[in-house]
Amino acid sequence: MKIYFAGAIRGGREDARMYKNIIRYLAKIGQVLTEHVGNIDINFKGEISNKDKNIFIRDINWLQMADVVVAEVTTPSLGVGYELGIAEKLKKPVLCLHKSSENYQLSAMLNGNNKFCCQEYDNLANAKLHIDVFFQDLI
Ligand code: 6K6
Repeated sequence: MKIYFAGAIRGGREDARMYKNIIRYLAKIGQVLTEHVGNIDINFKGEISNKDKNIFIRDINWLQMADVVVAEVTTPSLGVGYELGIAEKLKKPVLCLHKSSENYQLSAMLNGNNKFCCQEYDNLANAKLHIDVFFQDLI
């Protein structure tokens, strides 16, 4: 099972620690192709040595290879939104996790899309439960 994990990079790194924890959990289920998204040492500028064109080509290849896409979408990100649109066109199963908050509402373009499984969570344990259910339903 190849898993493409998506999370904000230039959109903001506020949730990077949560990405790391989610990726660690997903790695017990399958191969996470995009572990770097959970690297808490990178800032919103991303990796300087890898040109944007190379990043784009590599990530689109991984997206095509992936069996499933899991995205943490609390921090709005143009890149994650783009990846989710591509994932839908490639007919990949998609789980979108977002933290519950009074000050934040998930984009209707994700929440209103019945091709995506959008789940709100309060903490890591709760996010793990959503992941478990999502993967069980895939089988
Ligand atoms: C290397 C390590 C961390 O960051 C880098 C270099 N930058 C990127 N590397 C790989 N994927 C990237 C990079 N920048 C954006 N992406 C992809 O877009 C990831 O798969 C994320 O899911 C998404 C983030 O988009 P932005 O718009 O928030 O940057």
